[in-house]
Amino acid sequence: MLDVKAIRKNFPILDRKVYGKPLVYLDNAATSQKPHSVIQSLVDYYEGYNANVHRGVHALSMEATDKYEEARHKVARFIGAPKPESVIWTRNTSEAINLVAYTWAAANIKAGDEIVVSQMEHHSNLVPWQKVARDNGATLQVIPITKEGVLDPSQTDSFITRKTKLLAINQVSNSLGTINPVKSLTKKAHAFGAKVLIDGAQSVPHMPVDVKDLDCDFLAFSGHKMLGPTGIGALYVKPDVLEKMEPFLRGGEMVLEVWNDRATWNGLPMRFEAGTPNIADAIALGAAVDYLTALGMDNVREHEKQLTQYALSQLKQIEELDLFGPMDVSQRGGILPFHNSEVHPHDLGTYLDREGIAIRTGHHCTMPLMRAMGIVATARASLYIYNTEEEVDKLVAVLKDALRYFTDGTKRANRPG
Ligand code: 7TS
Repeated sequence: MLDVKAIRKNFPILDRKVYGKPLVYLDNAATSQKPHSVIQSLVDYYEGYNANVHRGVHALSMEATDKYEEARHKVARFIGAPKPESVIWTRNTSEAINLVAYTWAAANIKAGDEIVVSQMEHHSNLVPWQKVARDNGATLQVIPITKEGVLDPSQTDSFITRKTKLLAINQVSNSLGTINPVKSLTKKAHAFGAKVLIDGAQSVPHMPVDVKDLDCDFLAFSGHKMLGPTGIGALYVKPDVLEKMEPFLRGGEMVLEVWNDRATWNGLPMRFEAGTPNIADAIALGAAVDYLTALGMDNVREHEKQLTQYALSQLKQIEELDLFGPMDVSQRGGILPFHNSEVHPHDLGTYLDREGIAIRTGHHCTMPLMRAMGIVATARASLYIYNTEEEVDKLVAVLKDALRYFTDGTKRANRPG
């Protein structure tokens, strides 16, 4: 298990106060906090060996190139990728999914084909496919969910057919916490010759993920949700699929030879990385991966599972709250959405914020899911390696106060300040 006390010492931001109260950071699904080693790796790069990569003959450039490519190796190892060059740097999950939409999907999805997603996709794994479907004359199929917030098992199979060309699905839902059975779905989709893209934005930071085991064709994830900096993410593509993909962005460094009227492409992964890349943040993502690897992803998952179990047991005791997502923690990540029919989630979020507790409120970029659930928004607490039972207790206590405050008019009228 994790030594959370020791972990917390590595995160400088956890010492700060918000409105004079200790920060309780429970918005990890939006972005995680960063340990000192990640922040220091950015400083080390800019102070010690800042230079462009893949083009310099001088020492600094070679040092930067080595560190930048070493980070790619670390990320590849972290997700079990067969080769480092099957990992392409992107800005985030959204860009990684768009890369697939603008390259592989644009070239391979044909009229009459079907793209299958689920009802619980983040907009980033839905809106790009709407465009591909529209442009290429394909149809988007949406697997429905049950009241418990899992894929409807009685219907899922019927959505994956010989018409399916791509299954694009998240491994963990950011709005429900549901863990989807992506391995068996991948097997099913492959049996019909379809490709599979897994949105790993909420899984790669929180549990062991191995692309060889999942056998997916594409895996997209963001560095900033896994202790890394913003502005860096990755797309894994199965080597034989990547080999045949046309470039996404064109320009410097992604070419081999250029004439006035044409060009040939560089090898992998450079073919997909036009221009000066986000060197510092890629290196810092490597440092984040080092940190998570040292903890062990099995331990990370186990910590979150236990804390989620504890949080659910506490939240369930607040009768006025509706909870969403599976109640069995073996089927759920550390994401805790809740809702009260009388109090707007933004009001709850604002009240919690005044007590130093950071959560997210809104539709969480899953508007079609909210519509399917018959609500417009939820309040959502989301956990990570540095969160504790004491923080969950604080959330629950302040939440009870907030509900009393907003549903009892007299109390509200008398509240100081
Ligand atoms: N997919 C999932 C499942 C996500 O949770 C997110 C971000 C994305 C894609 C997009 O990631 P990005 O790094 O490109 O922005 N989710 C959230 C969230 O739940 N709250 O803020 C961002």
